[in-house]
Amino acid sequence: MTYFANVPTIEYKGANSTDPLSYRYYNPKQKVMGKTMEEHLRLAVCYWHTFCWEGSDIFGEATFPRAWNQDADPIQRAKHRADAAFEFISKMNLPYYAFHDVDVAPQGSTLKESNKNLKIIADYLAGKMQDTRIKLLWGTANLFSHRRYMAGASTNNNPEVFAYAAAQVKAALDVTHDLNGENYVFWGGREGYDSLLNTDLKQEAEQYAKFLSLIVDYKHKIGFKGTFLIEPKPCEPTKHQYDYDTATVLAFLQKYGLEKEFRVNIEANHATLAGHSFPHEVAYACANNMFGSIDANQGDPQLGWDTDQFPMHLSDLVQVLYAIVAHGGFTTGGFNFDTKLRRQSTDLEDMFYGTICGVDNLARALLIVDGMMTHDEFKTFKQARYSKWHEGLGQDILKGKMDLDALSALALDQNLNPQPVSGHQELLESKLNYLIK
Ligand SMILES: [Mn+2]
Repeated sequence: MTYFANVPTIEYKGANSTDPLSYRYYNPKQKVMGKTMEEHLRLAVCYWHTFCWEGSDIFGEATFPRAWNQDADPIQRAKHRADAAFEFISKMNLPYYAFHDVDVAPQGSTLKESNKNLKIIADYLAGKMQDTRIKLLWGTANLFSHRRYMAGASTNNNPEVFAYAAAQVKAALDVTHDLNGENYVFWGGREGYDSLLNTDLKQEAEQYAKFLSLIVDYKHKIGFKGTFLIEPKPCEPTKHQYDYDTATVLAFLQKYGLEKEFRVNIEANHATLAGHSFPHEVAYACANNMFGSIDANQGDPQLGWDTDQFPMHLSDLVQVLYAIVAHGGFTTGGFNFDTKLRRQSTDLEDMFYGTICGVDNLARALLIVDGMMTHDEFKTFKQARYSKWHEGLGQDILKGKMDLDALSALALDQNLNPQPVSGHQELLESKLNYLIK
């Protein structure tokens, strides 16, 4: 089945194009800093918000029922949805997709039946991938929608829920492995709590760590070579989520000796919900060797929930790409569009407008970073700012040659009186501002 016959394949037409169904910056094969744009950005479209969700919110029903979701037979419906997904991503000329198990295949009345459905659809997806050359950036299991998971999956008070979740992850990881998925994602939607009155958080942390370590063992057993990614989020749906932000995830993994087995999938909107900026989370992950992948969807500056909007904040995207390029770029990760249209964007074309704008913003940010890197004044400034740590006293401190007595004696004997030196934030911001053109 085809669904987007009225929309042409989206082509690069240059910055002066006025065609809203064209790219003005994303030119997949254009080389920037030694790699093509496609290789730098590794763009993916997510299945759930793009092809499953139809504009419902907690106050109202679907506003854009999709033709591919109408078949009464659940397997046929899943195949139509796959047809729509691969047609859309092909027309967008993007290389990757990402899914949860329940997005692609209908849940059966038993786990056995669900697994059978997943296998049928995985075979169908394999055919689609072969025909279109679209690849799987990552797979994951939805361990948060079904009522059995209301009190968490691995952190549930009932070990049978833990077992059910383990079985579901095993099946989703098997399918991800079969489809050559380059990563597998863990978003702990219900791995958290709403009230301490009914929650033993120490117990739940032990369960969560055990769950992850069992899956790590299984990964090595089957030889899955992709990266395991944890997606931090501070709250929503639970009040307190255990994977609050990158720093929290890192500390948790270190406590249980799992830090070498996982990286993070940073979502722009989750970063801001945690009280951080998107660039902060990326920079923190890079600095701690935890950087894996990105969900590029951003929040609304005034709304305190996860609105999953298309990435529009160019200045943030420039700083994020600057950090990623300086870190050496993505390895197995990429920019996934876990993005949702607004409820009033009811036309099929709106799917294209939103994705084109987000992709073009990332491509434009990449070109700006190329300009920043040519004469990297920001790097030069930082090097100069920290230069005293690379000599004399700075090195003596870092190498452990000075204890607290020695530092005190030095400060007193030399009558130290260090003078403030400007951090020049506004100067640097203006340099960045002039590069964004
Ligand atoms: Mn996400």
